Amino acid sequence: MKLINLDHVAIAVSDLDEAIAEYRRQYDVEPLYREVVEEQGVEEAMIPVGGSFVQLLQPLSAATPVGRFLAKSGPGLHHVAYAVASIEDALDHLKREGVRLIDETPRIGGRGARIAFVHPKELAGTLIELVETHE
Ligand code: CMX
Ligand code: CO
Repeated sequence: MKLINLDHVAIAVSDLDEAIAEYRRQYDVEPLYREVVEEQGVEEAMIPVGGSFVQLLQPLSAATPVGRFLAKSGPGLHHVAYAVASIEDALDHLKREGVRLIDETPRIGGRGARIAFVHPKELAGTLIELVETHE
């Protein structure tokens, strides 16, 4: 498996409009797009930074992964996402290595991308997302 790029760094926030406004004020950056992703229970804004993005995540309700994270830990770094060429190959490799996956099969994230999450207890407490990319 090859990690092609750091696709995005995701930050959990309770107020997406406010977080976007603060990024604009402090760093003079704008989201490229903003989207409700029902399957992930979030509204997300993607701010381009070089070849990667900052992904701001606001939960759609308290009973979602990001809602539970906010209640427990407050706003902050939620996950890092690496781009891979084939998500099936990446998941097969991790399964062979005995790594605990949250998603055994890919699901759909923002902009229809195929994604899968790896459990944060597997590597230094970091929730990792794999994103299939075709660049
Ligand atoms: N980073 C690091 N650790 C995390 C974490 C995170 N983002 N979220 C939860 N944890 C830790 C908790 O602190 C807890 O640790 P302890 O057992 O030491 O207390 C443990 O994981 C279990 O957490 P929980 O709150 O009891 O359980 P959840 O039901 O929330 O499950 C997780 C946690 C990671 C399985 C769940 O959040 C998940 O499935 N995440 C993947 C999906 C996701 O996050 N989607 C939103 C992102 C959308 C996108 O990028 O498109
Ligand atoms: Co993400």
